[in-house]
Amino acid sequence: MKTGKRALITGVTGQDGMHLAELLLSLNYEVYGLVNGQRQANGEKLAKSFPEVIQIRGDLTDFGSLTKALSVVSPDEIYNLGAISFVGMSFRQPEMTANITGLGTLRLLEAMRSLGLEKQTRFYQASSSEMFGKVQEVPQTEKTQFYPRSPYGVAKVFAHNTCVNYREAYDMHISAGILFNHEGEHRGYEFVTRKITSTVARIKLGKANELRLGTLDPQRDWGYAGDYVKAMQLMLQQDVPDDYVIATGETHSVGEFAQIAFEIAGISDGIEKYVKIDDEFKRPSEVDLLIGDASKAKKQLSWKPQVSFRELIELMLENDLRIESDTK
Ligand code: GDR
Repeated sequence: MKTGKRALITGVTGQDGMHLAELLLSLNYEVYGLVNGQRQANGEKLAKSFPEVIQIRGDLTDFGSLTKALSVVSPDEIYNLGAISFVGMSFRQPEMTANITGLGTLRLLEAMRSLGLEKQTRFYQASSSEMFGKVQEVPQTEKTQFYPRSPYGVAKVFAHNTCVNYREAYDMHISAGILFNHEGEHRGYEFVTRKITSTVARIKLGKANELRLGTLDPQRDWGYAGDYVKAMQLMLQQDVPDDYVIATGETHSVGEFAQIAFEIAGISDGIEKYVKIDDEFKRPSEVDLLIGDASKAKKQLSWKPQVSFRELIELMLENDLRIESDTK
C-alpha cells in the first residue's frame, strides 16, 4: 500500500538505518537520510544498495545544519537512529558520546520546535536496553528503573528522558523503542556477534586461527535487526505516542553464541581450540544480563520477532562465509 509519507532518518548508514530505509522504501515512503560525510562508514554501501534514499548533509552536533535539513525535508516522520552506538568506544570517547548520542537528540527536538514542526512531525527515538545496565528487575519492561553502566548508556538515558519530557511539555508525538540487542548482515564488525561470525567464517576458510574476545560470560537478548525496524515504523502509526520494549524474551551468553556459530560451521571444540580471552576487549564496567519483556509491543503493536536465535546465527554466518569466500 502506498503511504506517500516523507521520512528523515538520522544514522541512516548504520545497521538499523539500512534495514529501516529498505522497509520504508518498500512501504513507498520518500526516504531522506542525514549524512555528515565523515564519521559514517557505510555511505557508499547505502548509496549502492538504496540509491532512492536522498542524502541530506547534516550533523547531530550542529544545530544549524539540523534546522536546515528539517526545513528542506519537512518530514512527516523522523527516526533518530544517529549515535555513537559502540559501547566500548563510549568509554574511550565519553564526551563525544554525550554530545552526539545524548545532546544530539535534544538538538534535533529543538530544531523541530524552532521550525514549528512539533505538531506535524512524529519522532522515533532509538532508546536502548543499555539504559537498564545493572538490571534492577528480570525481565526488563518499560517500567524497569534505569541503571546505565557506560557513557553510552548514560547518554541514552539523557536522550530518552528528554524525549519523555518533550512529549509531555510540548504535546509532541514522540515514541521511544527500548531495543534490546539486534543483529544481522549489516552489523558492524566491532560488535561481538559480527566479530564472532566473521572470524568463525575466516577460521572455516583457513584465513584465521584465533578468535579474541574480552569475556564469554555476559548474557544478551539477541534478535534480528530486520524484525526490529518494523516495530519502529509501527510505533509512529499509533494515535498515542508511547515507549515500548522490543526484545525476544530469551537470553544467551556470548560463549553460547560462539559455541553455536562454531557448531553451525562444522568446527568441533571451536571454543577450546580457537577462542583467546584478551583484556583489550574487556570493559571497565560490564552489563551482565539483559532479557526483555516485549508484551506491551506484542499487544499494542501486534509486533513479534520472527527470527530465532539459531536462525540469526545461521543467517549471519552464511553471509560472512559468502563475503569471506569472495575476498582475500
Ligand atoms: P552491546 O553490544 O554492548 O551489548 O550493545 P556488543 O556486541 O558490543 O557487546 C555484547 C557483549 O559482548 C561482550 N564482549 C565483547 N564485545 C565486543 N564488541 N567485542 C569483544 O571482543 C567482546 N568480548 C566480549 C561485551 O562486553 C558485551 O557484554 C549493543 C549496541 O548495539 C548498542 O548500540 C545497543 O544499544 C545495545 O546493543 C542494545
